[in-house]
Amino acid sequence: MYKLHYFPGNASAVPHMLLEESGVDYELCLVDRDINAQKSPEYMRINPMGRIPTLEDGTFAIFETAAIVLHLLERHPEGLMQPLAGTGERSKFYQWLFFLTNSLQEELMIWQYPDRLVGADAVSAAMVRQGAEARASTMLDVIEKHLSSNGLFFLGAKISAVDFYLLVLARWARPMSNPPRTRPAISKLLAEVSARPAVQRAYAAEGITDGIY
Ligand SMILES: N[C@@H](CCC(=O)N[C@@H](CS)C(=O)NCC(=O)O)C(=O)O
Repeated sequence: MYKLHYFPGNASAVPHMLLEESGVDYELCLVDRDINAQKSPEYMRINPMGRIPTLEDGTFAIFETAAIVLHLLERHPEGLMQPLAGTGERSKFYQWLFFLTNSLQEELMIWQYPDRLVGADAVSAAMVRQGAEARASTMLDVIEKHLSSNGLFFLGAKISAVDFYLLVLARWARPMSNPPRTRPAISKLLAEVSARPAVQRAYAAEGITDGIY
């Protein structure tokens, strides 16, 4: 059985939603960030970066959200949360997955934790945060433009795993001055994805019942 190491609302929510969508059995293991459990020697044996999430699959463990997503999609193709291999659609799916994990998520991390870059200097931290928010906003505008000309979801009419990824990042970005939900096409996608029973079950299990985006 899978074991998903998670903390409420963290990037782990993406594979959590996909596990719920696929209907497979899995165990949810809390990594208690309040006591820095992600940096415990025991956890760092399966995730040497001390980050969340990690997925244990029998004898091995995988870290990095996007890698976990791809692993689950390969294991459970029946959920059809990605286009068929070898198609242009599949390549577009990869494009958006990497854009979300590598570009938008990283800017949001800098925006949330500017002190990790500049230490305790509050003035520098504010500048770093402002820059990260501006770059994240530009990325959200790119997504908005794509969605408004392409359909409800990233890949058009059909939902895929990247739509769940955006929902999780949108929750983090709620305090931004121009949060994701203020963009009409993004807002429609978020409403659609957050209404899915699997998403509601995943967030409820994490203790998240409001403020989803
Ligand atoms: N690129 C990694 C980033 C993981 C990451 O930074 N996770 C955050 C939670 S969303 C975390 O573990 N933060 C705790 C820490 O940095 O100590 C991934 O997507 O798996």
